[in-house]
Amino acid sequence: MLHVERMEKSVFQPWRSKLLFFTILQDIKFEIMPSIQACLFDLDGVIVDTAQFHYIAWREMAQDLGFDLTREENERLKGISRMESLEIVLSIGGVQLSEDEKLRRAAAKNARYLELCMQMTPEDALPGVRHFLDELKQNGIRSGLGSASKNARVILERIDMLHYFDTIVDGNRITKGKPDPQVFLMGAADLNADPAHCVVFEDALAGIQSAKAAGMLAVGIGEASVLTEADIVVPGFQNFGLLQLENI
Ligand code: B16
Ligand code: MG
Repeated sequence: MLHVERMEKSVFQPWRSKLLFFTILQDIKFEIMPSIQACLFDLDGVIVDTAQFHYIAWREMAQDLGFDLTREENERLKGISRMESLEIVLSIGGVQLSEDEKLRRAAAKNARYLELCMQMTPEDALPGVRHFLDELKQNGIRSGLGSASKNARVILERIDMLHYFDTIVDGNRITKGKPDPQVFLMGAADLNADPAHCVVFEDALAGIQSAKAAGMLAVGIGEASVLTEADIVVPGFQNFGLLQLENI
């Protein structure tokens, strides 16, 4: 109603229309996102594509153990913790190792993964994501990271994006991996946000399940045929902003 009155005024008092236009725009901004308090982002596959480096490092380990790891098999590792990923890779190859050897192999894989990650520069952030994070900041919506990775901070520093996040929940903090909701519930608590007023951006089915179990809106980044439980799936952050979120 307020907007209608203002619009009528702007019609009858054209000399004030510019000022009123900006006032209306400000009001619209708050009406678009009245209920979103925080956005929580997965890292790998949402902010940056490190999956290719995980794949190279796991594949080298598999080959060293005498078997190959296909790209399709690697899909099963997305969003899954390092040690759980190791168990899956070993089961694919039918290889059994002692607990000490598992820890040694996981550490070696991580060292190789980090070596590959050091090739990244700020240009490697996925298209449109920086712009979207800027838009959130400009609209007073808090941002948090919710990742299974223990390397999240170092990767965000590498692509110069650490400063975007008001909290980081990563593999060093969580005790239960995705699809458990812990990672995103911790993020919401850090940001003093009600889970029902949080939006999660995820590229892995396990992460979408985690977001839904936390009672949050889940935006899948990728393909709808894979992210079947998401509230909406978009290919990426290009052409995506707060206006598109409103229409979900
Ligand atoms: P790290 P996300 C996940 O990151 C990756 O998708 C998954 O492939 C990886 O195993 C996991 O992090 C642990 O990573 O070995 O660096 O601790 O998608 O949850 O951001
Ligand atoms: Mg991911």
